[in-house]
Amino acid sequence: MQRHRPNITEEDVAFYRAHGWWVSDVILPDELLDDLAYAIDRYAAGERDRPLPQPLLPQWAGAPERGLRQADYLSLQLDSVMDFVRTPLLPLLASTLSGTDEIRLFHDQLIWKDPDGQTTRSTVGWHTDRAYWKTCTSEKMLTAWVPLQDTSEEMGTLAVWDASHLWSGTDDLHTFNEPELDIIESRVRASNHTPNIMLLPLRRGQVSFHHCRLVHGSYPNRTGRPRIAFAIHYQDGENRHIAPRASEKSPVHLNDMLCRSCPDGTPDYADPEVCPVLFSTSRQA
Ligand SMILES: O=C(O)CCC(=O)C(=O)O
Ligand SMILES: [Fe+2]
Repeated sequence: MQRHRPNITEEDVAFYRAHGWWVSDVILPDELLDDLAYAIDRYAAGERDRPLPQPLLPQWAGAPERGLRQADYLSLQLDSVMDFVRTPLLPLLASTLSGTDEIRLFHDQLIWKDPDGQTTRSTVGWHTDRAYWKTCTSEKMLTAWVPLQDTSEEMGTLAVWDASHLWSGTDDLHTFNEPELDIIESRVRASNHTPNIMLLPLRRGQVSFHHCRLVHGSYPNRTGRPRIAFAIHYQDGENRHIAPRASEKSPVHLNDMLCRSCPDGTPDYADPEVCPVLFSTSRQA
């Protein structure tokens, strides 16, 4: 059991702050991942334990025609996925890495790449998560990326642009769904940034964390097996909804439709039904 305890050092935290990403040892027990994999199979078979507060979403989003599918908010629809998300280990690591006292769920997403076929181009475009979270006050938000299988470079594992969370000008990179990685890269290079692209092959049970301002994406799955990953997006306790600036195209997050309202009518990103508290240092005391 020792290997499943969080073993995070000050050097690890300093690494995350400097690089914008960090990869854990094997920390998730097989049984936990088996339960998650079973829940994902149930989702794919159309089973749900409860509906979303609003019927907003299709079963699959993304680009199935090129072997890339996403599914949002599995935790709000399947009890055992919420149990997984509530397991304290990953939120504790998120709190330590981001240096925040409280971690709430913001969103979760299943990312599924089909096995390679003749026409498969299952890339995930270089993007920042922050680009999708412009309605959030916090810039400390982060993501835990949990592969359901050993995930090699050939499988199209997560790829990050080392230390790009420190760059300016990437907050509008909402290009997850753009398949042409070179085109996005040359656009960013034009603003005088040179990416140092790092592929993060992971064993099942390892987890990678990335900062909301880090540029990341992934190459296609070129193996004969599906590449399945579950991303948990965390917000810190301070995060609030902020109205878009007049200059921006009214950004909206799905949470704006799912969360209850604050007394002033704005979406409440602390709605315990949609964005439950997953870790708090005060609760630990
Ligand atoms: O799984 C991928 O390739 C992309 C994941 C991602 O964008 C994320 O976890 O924020
Ligand atoms: Fe992302």
